[in-house]
Amino acid sequence: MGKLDDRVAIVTGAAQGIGKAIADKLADEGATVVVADINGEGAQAAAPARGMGMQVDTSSEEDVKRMVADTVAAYGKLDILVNNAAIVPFTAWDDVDFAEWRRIMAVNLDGTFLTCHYGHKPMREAGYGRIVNLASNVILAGTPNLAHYVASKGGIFAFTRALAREIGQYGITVNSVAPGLTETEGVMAGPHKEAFEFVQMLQCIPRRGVAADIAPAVAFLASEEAGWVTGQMLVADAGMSHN
Ligand code: NAD
Ligand code: 4PL
Repeated sequence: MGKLDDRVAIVTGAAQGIGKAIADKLADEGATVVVADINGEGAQAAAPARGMGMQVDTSSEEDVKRMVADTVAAYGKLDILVNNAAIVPFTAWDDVDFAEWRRIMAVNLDGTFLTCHYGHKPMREAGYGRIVNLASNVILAGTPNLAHYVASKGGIFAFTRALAREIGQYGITVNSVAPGLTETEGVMAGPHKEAFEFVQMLQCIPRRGVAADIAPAVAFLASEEAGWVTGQMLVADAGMSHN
């Protein structure tokens, strides 16, 4: 048990990768964790002993509404919302057509809006909440083959700032964590895995980032003791963005 004892959390996109590491870390710190993922079976499999899996498409308003309602019905409240679900594409700018642009925006940015919209309501009623949104250090670097993704993540950080301003008065903090390139199932299944060597040269700490490197930053911002930190972006990328 630990600093999140008696807290109820939702982590989206937590069937694998960084989201799963976050769900495990929050559970280790004592939280009850709802693992929400479009991959329903994966969500069930990844759910910690104290918590449950749920099939949720975060770009669907109906799904998100149900996710929040079912969480509150099961556990009585919602203290922590981690918006981690995203699509990580690899497409040259010239090849990003409008349908792909919209798909990335729908999941990454619209999804974050929807979960915050519905998720902040029980927090507001309780006068307490912690929202953590996954951005990316690509919004600092302008990494190629990710223009739509970069735009969605920039939007997530800007939205984090704006929302923090508006809901701080209800005891809710809103922050973002910006990882650098991290070994996950998603990354290892596509062309981003070729970038590790290059990225490592840019980092202050020269090794490959893994999902467990990101989860503690999220757990800190999700904790009660982080209550004086809001609207911020914590860059967890081994110092790549210093270069
Ligand atoms: P991943 O692809 O390994 O896992 C993403 C998970 O999200 C999957 O389980 C997938 O099923 C789920 N998901 C996708 N669309 C969804 C939807 N519409 N509704 C619900 N769930 C959905 O990803 P990852 O590498 O672990 O990345 C996790 C987060 O970290 C993302 O927000 C990503 O942008 C961010 N990030 C990743 C890296 C990296 O290098 N891995 C770097 C910076 C930021
Ligand atoms: C440095 O968020 O942060 C590739 C793919 N390289 O998704 C990311 C870096 C990718 C990143 C990311």
